[in-house]
Order: sequence, then C-alpha cells, then structure tokens
Amino acid sequence: MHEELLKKMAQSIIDGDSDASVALAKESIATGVPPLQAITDGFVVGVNTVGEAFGRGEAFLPELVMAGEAMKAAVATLNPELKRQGKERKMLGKVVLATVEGDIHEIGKTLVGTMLSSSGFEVFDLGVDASPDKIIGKALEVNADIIGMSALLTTTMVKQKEVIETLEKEGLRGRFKVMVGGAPITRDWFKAIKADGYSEDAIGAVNVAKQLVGADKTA
Ligand code: B1M
Repeated sequence: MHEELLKKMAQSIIDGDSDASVALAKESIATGVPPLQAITDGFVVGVNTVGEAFGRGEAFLPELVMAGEAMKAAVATLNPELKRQGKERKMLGKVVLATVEGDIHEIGKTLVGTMLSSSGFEVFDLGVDASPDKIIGKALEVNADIIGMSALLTTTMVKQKEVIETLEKEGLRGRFKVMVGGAPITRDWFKAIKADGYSEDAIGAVNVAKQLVGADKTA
C-alpha cells in the first residue's frame, strides 16, 4: 500500500526538491499514510541514498545540503500530524534534548523530540551544536529526568562521553538519566560511555525513555 507515494517521497529527497517533498508530505496526510511510515519508509530512504552516495564520493556537499533541506521541510510538514496522533497525555517526565557540540545534524534529533512529546514527555529542545555546559545547565534549570543527546558524526560522538564525565565530576551523575542516539552510535559505545539508555530510532527512543522514568508498565 502507498508504494508509489513512498517511492516519490524518497525521490524528492534525492532530487533535493523541498517543494515536492512538502507536497508529498501533505498528500500523505490527506490520503491517510501514517506520518511515521511516510518518514521511515519514504523520506529516510531518500536521505540515506544521498548519504551513502556522499560517503562513496559520488555526491557532493550541495546535494547533501539540498537533501537535508528537503528532508527537514517534509518532517516539519508531518510534525503537527505526528503530534496530533500522540495519544498519551499523562506527563511522563522532562527531557532535555540536543545535538551535541560541533554537530549541526538536526533532523533525527527533532524527530525523536516530536515522538517523545507526543508520547507524554515534556521536551526542552536545545537545538544543535549544544555545549556540555548548556545541556547540563538546562537540565539543572528545569530539573530534567532525562538528558538526551544526538550525534551524527564520529568526531562529535565523544561529546556524549564528555557530558557524562562532566556530570560525574560535578557529582550530578545520579541526578539525571542519560540517553544517547544518532547514526554512528552503537550498543558498544553506549555501554562504554556508561549512558543509561540507547536507541537506534525514534520509536525505540520513546520506549527507552519510558523505561528510564519507570513508566514502561503504562506503555
Ligand atoms: Co552530514 N554526514 N555532514 N549533513 N549527513 C552524515 C552523518 C554522513 C554519515 C554522510 C556520509 O558521509 N555517508 C557523514 C558522517 C561521517 C562520519 O562521521 N563517519 C556526514 C558528514 C561527513 C557531514 C559533513 C562533515 C560534510 C562536510 O561538511 N564535508 C557536515 C558536518 C556538519 C556538522 O555537523 N558540523 C555535514 C553536514 C550535513 C548537512 C548540514 C548538509 C545535512 C544535515 C541537515 C540538517 O540536519 N538540517 C547532512 C545530512 C542530511 C546527512 C545525512 C545524509 C542524513 C542525516 C539525517 O538527517 N538522517 C547523513 C547520512 C546518513 O545518516 N544516512 C550524513 C535522517 C534522520 C531521520 O536519521 O539523524 O540518523 P538520524 O536519526 C535517527 C536515529 O539515528 C535515531 O533516531 C532518528 C530517527 O529514527 N536518533 C536517536 C537520532 N538521535 C537520537 C537520539 C536518541 C535516540 C535516537 O536519544 C537521545
């Protein structure tokens, strides 16, 4: 079902065509395609295709930028629908969420934030390129339950470790649960840096966050 539409979605990202990706996102809402399916089986397929071509040296930065813009525009169009469909309204906990310092990849982090807030978490999204001080400062300010950090680069994932080490040094480690994610993040990395939770996608992130605040029984 919706095969053709999903294929067109992927192609709009490959083409870096934001007008087309937004139009297809709207069409998917109108025709009842679940928004998360549109993202994961449609648009993400396109962005991964461009990312892989870039990795092989067959696509260049402008193509990566345009694919990123088209992806961002599509997800922004689907966001209100994702939120509207969020069924749970009970407040499950507070999450301070950010992409780590030096890293400006925001699409996956924003998607995780949308899924968390539509599942009942209060999300404080610090955006991208967030320093350890900024992340920890916000977590203290709002008395967060969870600090969530996204990293998309092998050169920036070390910042997740730095935040955990800073929490330890400042005697704050017991105060927050730390959840990590992002394309290069593996279970081994999550264990090595002694984070509390890890997920490879946005749905998994909601389940992990629920476990971390002890709300998984209500899931
Ligand atoms: Co960049 N980039 N990029 N990029 N980019 C990657 C990550 C790369 C793998 C591409 C490649 O070479 N194949 C590569 C990294 C290589 C490496 O580190 N080993 C790369 C590179 C090299 C770069 C630059 C250095 C390029 C350059 O300038 N020469 C540069 C770095 C800039 C910087 O950050 N300082 C750069 C820039 C960019 C753009 C700005 C052009 C653009 C981002 C636009 C934007 O975000 N507004 C971009 C894009 C689009 C990508 C790819 C193609 C797609 C990323 C994406 O949005 N995926 C990416 C290749 C790829 O990953 N396939 C690539 C879709 C998104 C839904 O998935 O973010 O993985 P993702 O999020 C998932 C999960 O990871 C998980 O759930 C999400 C939803 O399912 N998740 C979490 C994410 N965060 C989580 C947190 C959690 C839990 C789960 O808990 C807190």
